[in-house]
This record gives sequence, C-alpha cells and structure tokens, in this order.
Amino acid sequence: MNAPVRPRFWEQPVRPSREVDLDAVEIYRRGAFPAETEPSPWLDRIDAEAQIETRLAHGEITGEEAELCRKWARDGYVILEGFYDHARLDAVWVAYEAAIAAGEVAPPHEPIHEGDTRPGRTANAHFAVRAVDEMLFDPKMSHIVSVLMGAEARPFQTIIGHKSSQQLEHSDSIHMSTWPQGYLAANWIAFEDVHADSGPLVYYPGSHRLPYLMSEDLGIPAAQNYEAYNSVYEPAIQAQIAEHGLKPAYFLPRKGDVLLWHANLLHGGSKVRDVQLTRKALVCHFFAKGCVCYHDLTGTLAHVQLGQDLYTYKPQNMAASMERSRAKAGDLIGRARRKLKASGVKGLVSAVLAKASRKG
Ligand SMILES: O=C(O)CCC(=O)C(=O)O
Ligand SMILES: [Fe+2]
Repeated sequence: MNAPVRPRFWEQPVRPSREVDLDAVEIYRRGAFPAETEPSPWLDRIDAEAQIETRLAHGEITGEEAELCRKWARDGYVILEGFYDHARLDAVWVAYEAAIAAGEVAPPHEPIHEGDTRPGRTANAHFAVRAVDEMLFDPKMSHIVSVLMGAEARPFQTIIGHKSSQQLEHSDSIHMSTWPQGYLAANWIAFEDVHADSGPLVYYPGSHRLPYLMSEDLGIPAAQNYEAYNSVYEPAIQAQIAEHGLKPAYFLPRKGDVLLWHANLLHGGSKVRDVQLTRKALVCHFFAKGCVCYHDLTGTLAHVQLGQDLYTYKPQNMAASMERSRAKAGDLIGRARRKLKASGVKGLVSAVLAKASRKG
C-alpha cells in the first residue's frame, strides 16, 4: 500500500492562532481580530528568498514557480504572458455580452464621457455566466495563486468590464480584507491588447511592503457610503505614494496576458485619454482557505463567511444581487427627486429621472 501523501504547503489552509467568535463581533474591522503572532504569507516573511530556494531544492515548487515567487516577494506582482488562449477569451466575452442582451446581468451605467453607451463594470457576473465562473475557478490559475499565498486559494469575486474603472490608487485590502492579514490576491486578465490611452491598470512595484492602511488607521467610521473613502482614504494613499517616491507602472498586455497582484499592492485604473478605445478585462479575487474574509471599509463580513455559498455559478444569486442594486438605484433616484423638488427644479430633469426609474 502506498504511504498517504502529505498535502503540499500550498494545499493547506491558513491556521490562525486562535478562534474568533464571529457572532460576537459587532463591526468587522482589523481591530476586531487578534493582531500579534498570526501567520503571514510565506513570501512576505523576512526569510522568503531562502525558503524559495529550499522548496525548490526539495522539489516542492518548479524552477518556473520559484521565479514567480522571487518576483512576488520582491515586487508584489507577477505577469503571466499568453496564459489564456484567444478562443477561450472570445467565448467568455460572447457569453458575457449575450447575458447583458438577455437581461441576465445588468452592468451599471458608468459613463466616462458624454453619450457613453458602453456598459459599466459588472460585479460577480460569474453568478450568471458559466463561462466567467469557469475563468474564476480555472485550476491552473488557482494553483499559481495558492503557491504565491502559500495556502489553498479560494476563488472569491469577479469584476468584468469594457473600460477602465478610473479608480484612484488603493490597496484591495481595505475592500476585501482577510484575517490573518495578507491572504488575498487578484488577477487582471486582458481580453484584448491594451492601448496606453485606454486607461490601463496602474500599479506600484514594491508598494505591497508598505504598512497596510486600514479604516481605523485613518479614523474612518464604518459606513456603507464612500464619503470618507474618497475624502480621507484616497488622499492618504496619494500621500503615501508621494512620500515614498513610488513610481507607477502601466500594464500594457497583449490579449491573454494576466497580471496578478498581492493583497497590499497599490494599484488603480488610470485616466482614459481616448474614450473611443475599449479595455476589456476580467479581474478575479482570491483569498486563502482558513481565513476570515471581511470588508474593512464597511465593517461587514464577506458573503463567503455567511455560509451562503454565494461564490459559485448560480443564476438566482445574480437575480438577487440585481434586485438589490435596483432597490439601491430606486433609492438614489428617489433621493435625487426629493432634492430637486426641494430646490424647485422640475421639468426636463424630472422627466429624465422618471424615464430612468421606469428602466429600473
Ligand atoms: O481595472 C481597473 O481599472 C482597476 C481594477 C481594480 O482595482 C480591482 O479590480 O481591484
Ligand atoms: Fe483594486
């Protein structure tokens, strides 16, 4: 009989030093969790270089993986050229656009210029589009993420879209946070060659080594809106970039290339210079098995902690999340209408709002 095979280091869950009673936590922010003596991702540790060589020598990782690990430890990102073949990406995009046409996903309206009719970015389209779900759960990709985090990767969340988010620089850890800290990774998959004027992904090599800036560090109250995020967090990140003299890099991939980034790597969507250009991409986020996954900015637990299994393909999940965003949009329109009414402006503007609310 064969001896039982021990799980390899990347097949293991993260093991926090103790259990946290999640029901007893009121606001899920970093301060709610024990900070000291928690495990940290192996490539963030001081002995990362030596560990990579040891694992390579023991045959736990391949030469190619060792190269990726060295880059990840040093710069906080890796680029995988030609990772996905074009035929597959085309099929995913066709499926995504068909789902939009059929009303199975409802991208938000995020115009980046006047008269912009292209859809905005859709969160968690994988709930409704099986081909997107298969991208999120791609086993080869999960393997690489697992090796980089040193723990078994759990596919978590997707954002797919035709254009740049034009989002200012941030670390994903304030939006998608883990305890123990740092067990999060994202990939950015290019569905076409990306032009420098289309608002490419901007990132700051080595910035993952800076201290994590979380809501409590900046005195941001847990809130569902983005007011303090925009007025406090984003300027703090800009100050961090200036203070450390960080140099931006722009991801100008060929179709099929992928950039993976570390939980704390600063990045954003740069400004679009030519609004006619598209920039088709899918971003997948992963965390590690064994972690608590929460949203530090809003102080809430992530859906995966609620036992809802919301992270796999399930059309009814998409329907529920579309319902929620419709309710939110209705709310916004209602509020705008009340404001306009109060200020005495009617006519054309309220007719436009009425039309928008009929569309849902
Ligand atoms: O693609 C972009 O413009 C930015 C994406 C991003 O920040 C993210 O998905 O975490
Ligand atoms: Fe991000």
